[in-house]
Amino acid sequence: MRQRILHLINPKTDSLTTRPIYLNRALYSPLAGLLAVAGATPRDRYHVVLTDENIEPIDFELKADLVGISAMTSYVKRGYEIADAFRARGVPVVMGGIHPSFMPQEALKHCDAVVIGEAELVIEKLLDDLEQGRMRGAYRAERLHPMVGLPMPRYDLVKKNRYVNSTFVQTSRGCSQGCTFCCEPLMYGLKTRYRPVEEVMREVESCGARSITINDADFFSTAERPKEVMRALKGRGVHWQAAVTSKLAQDDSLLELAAESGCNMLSIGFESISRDTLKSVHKHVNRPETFAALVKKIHAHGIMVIGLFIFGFDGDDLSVFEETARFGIDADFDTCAYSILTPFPGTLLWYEMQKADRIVSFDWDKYDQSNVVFRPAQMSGEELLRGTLAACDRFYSLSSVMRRFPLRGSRGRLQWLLYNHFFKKDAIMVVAAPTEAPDVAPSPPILPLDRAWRQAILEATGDPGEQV
Ligand code: B12
Ligand code: SF4
Repeated sequence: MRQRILHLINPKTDSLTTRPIYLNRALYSPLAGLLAVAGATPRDRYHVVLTDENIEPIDFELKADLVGISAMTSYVKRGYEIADAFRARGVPVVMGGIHPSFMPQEALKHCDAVVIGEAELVIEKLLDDLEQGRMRGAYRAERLHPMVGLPMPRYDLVKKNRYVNSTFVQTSRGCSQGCTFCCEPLMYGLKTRYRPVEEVMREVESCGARSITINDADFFSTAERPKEVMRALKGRGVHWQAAVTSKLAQDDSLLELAAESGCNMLSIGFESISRDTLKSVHKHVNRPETFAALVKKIHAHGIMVIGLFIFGFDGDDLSVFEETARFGIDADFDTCAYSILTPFPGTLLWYEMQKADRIVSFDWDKYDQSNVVFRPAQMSGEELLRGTLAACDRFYSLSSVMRRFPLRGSRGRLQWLLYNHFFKKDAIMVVAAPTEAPDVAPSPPILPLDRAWRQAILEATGDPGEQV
């Protein structure tokens, strides 16, 4: 059989995590989804070419049999442009990833086929259909992947010298929290699915990297499972970082094992220092009164803490910016990322805001958590924008950097400086101008279990199953 060419493309976006700003390197590679797609593609049938437009130009003249494009909301418009350009040259296009999964009808205006949710269980059928000349419409797996025997991501395709963190290893999918602003449970389920530890270790050994990012939604989702993974990681000479929720990160036995197995950084979605706000967005797992002690405890194990905070919740007034920045400095966070609340299409937050007619801009380019696209409850959009920038300036001011620099303890100083450099927001941020709403409603790949939430979505979309 002739080997065909599959050209996988990650569209460019102006995100401070994925644009090259340090010695020609980006902080993170955005390629986990496409490497999984490449891994699930039969090697005997397809030669895969991978392009990350953040670091290299797209070869529109490449004679591919199929182009596959991955997109989050903030770069789906660029994804559509790329899809249109290839289709104009007669090359069939499939799209996948988070935005096309939540808005397949919109995506299908620009491509031949969309994969809704996980690709692993549908890719063979899609390729068979392509070869028969009938690849068309939506492809959705009938069940979530059991996480046993997941194909190995194609790490060999990554240009490793263009990223500080190039290797993402998944040990689980899904999240048992149901935060109203998040896509995770609506794409991967409200229950965590775990990969067998030996398969994870096989990937760790074969990826060739000694520094990895565990890209689970919440690596500390239960007390026992991460311990199994960390025990297996011990002694392999691997350094790792992961995102975790704040509750189990309090557990000393977890932190001890984390440090022993090579953990140097934990990112934690603290989101807000107000418990009422956290409750209002269903982030029940977070208790602000524990945050400062938690940072201290994690530091005691020589691990850095990236604090993720969001501004623009309905409970936020003008005092929130100064208070949150001061809190971050006093609690000695290593790095803080301050995001602007963003109603990603298909989240509960989206339906709530749409119902209240509070979303102003539907320009997807602005949906990167750096721009204001909705009307905040207790301030103007301009105030939200300026407040976020002020919090950032305050946290990354020279006096704060000098005060927080880890002179004592075993946290990596070079790594600390690098992250403080990257996370200092210098993105172009705006209050987005009003635009028309899309003519199709988003529909999440998985409906939430909560009856009221389900109802809110069904009201807005009709039966999502009938949409594509
Ligand atoms: C790890 C992670 C990151 C990492 C790396 C992301 C990556 N793509 O490699 C980093 C730190 C870089 C990152 C950055 C950002 N992230 Co992020 N991230 C995640 C997280 C937690 C996991 C993503 C992941 O690696 N999944 C593992 C892979 C295997 O899954 P996957 O990408 O979904 O791919 C599968 C399917 O979607 C499908 N598929 C994907 N692409 C394609 C393409 C084709 C052709 C086909 C057929 C199928 C297909 O097949 C894959 C295998 O099943 C998700 C939450 C989530 N679960 O999605 C948020 C998430 C994707 N991030 C999000 C956001 C907002 C961002 C930022 C904008 C944050 C910011 N303010 O800077 C930036 C954007 C950076 C950028 N330019 O890409 C949002 C996106 C929401 C949206 N609607 O756009 C999510 C969903 C979290 C949330 N808030 O709900 N992120
Ligand atoms: S804990 Fe994190 S991943 Fe889980 S639903 Fe909340 S924001 Fe999403």
